[in-house]
Amino acid sequence: MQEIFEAIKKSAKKIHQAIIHEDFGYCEGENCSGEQQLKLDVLSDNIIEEELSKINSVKILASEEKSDPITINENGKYLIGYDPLDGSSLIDVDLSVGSIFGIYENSFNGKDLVASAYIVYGPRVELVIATIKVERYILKNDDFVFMEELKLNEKGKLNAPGGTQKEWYPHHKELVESFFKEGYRLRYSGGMVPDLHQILVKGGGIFSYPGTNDKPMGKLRRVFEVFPFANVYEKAGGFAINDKGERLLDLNIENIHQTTPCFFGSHYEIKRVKEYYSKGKQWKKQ
Ligand code: AHM
Ligand code: MG
Repeated sequence: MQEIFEAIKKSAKKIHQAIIHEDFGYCEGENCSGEQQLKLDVLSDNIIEEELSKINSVKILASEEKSDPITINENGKYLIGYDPLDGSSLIDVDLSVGSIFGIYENSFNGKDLVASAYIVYGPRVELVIATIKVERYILKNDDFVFMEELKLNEKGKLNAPGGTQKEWYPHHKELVESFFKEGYRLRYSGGMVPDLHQILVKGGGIFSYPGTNDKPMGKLRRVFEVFPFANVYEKAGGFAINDKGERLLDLNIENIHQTTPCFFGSHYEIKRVKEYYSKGKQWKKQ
């Protein structure tokens, strides 16, 4: 698997250069989720595909920017699902963005995820790899240098609530407010990579992207975004669940772009999510 991480590092350096130097306008078309693609989304996707397809152990690549997975080597062991440039609409306002990778065996179901990684393109470029533990690296000169192992505390102070507030279910609104009433601080940039990275590095808190009246299944995609971060949070000692209280990594997929409501956090906050959602209408309906 080491060669996959090396290819991820190479891609990250190239994408970083592209973010700095390339045009960040929109392409003509839309991606398969009906979202407008930036030229940088497509460029990042091409960079990653080129690097990962050189590796013999890679069987299938699935990108958030493509409608269908592509087969690289029939005899390969790993399936890789990736979001080449998450939060790319934040580039024109110069906020942090990221790339997310989930490495799977056999299928793209949550239980088959064996490792994950993400890159943060911020004032600095960082790489986080989650295997049996979670390791943080920083790009210095041309190398990713190990910084520290990341671990979540029992409880944090940050609250990152996603989704359109006017469409939140009442029990979700109560949940979010309960954290603020307790002194939690709002931290939401609109990029899940920097938002989840901040909570992880600061030691705890809660990131939620719920199902809402307009989007009952949420926005974030299982294979490219949710499963990889669920693995990061669990390996750091935290929890990652859906709106029924199930582990995200116990979920399967019916299609490669399938979304799910999701909650990532430390022990204290996830316990609170379960309490409020078990009272809420969404939970009772199941
Ligand atoms: P993208 O993959 O098209 O960039 O969308 C994913 C992003 C996440 O990074 C972020 O948490 C979410 O969309 C923000 O959505 P919203 O603007 O609805 O808060
Ligand atoms: Mg994304």
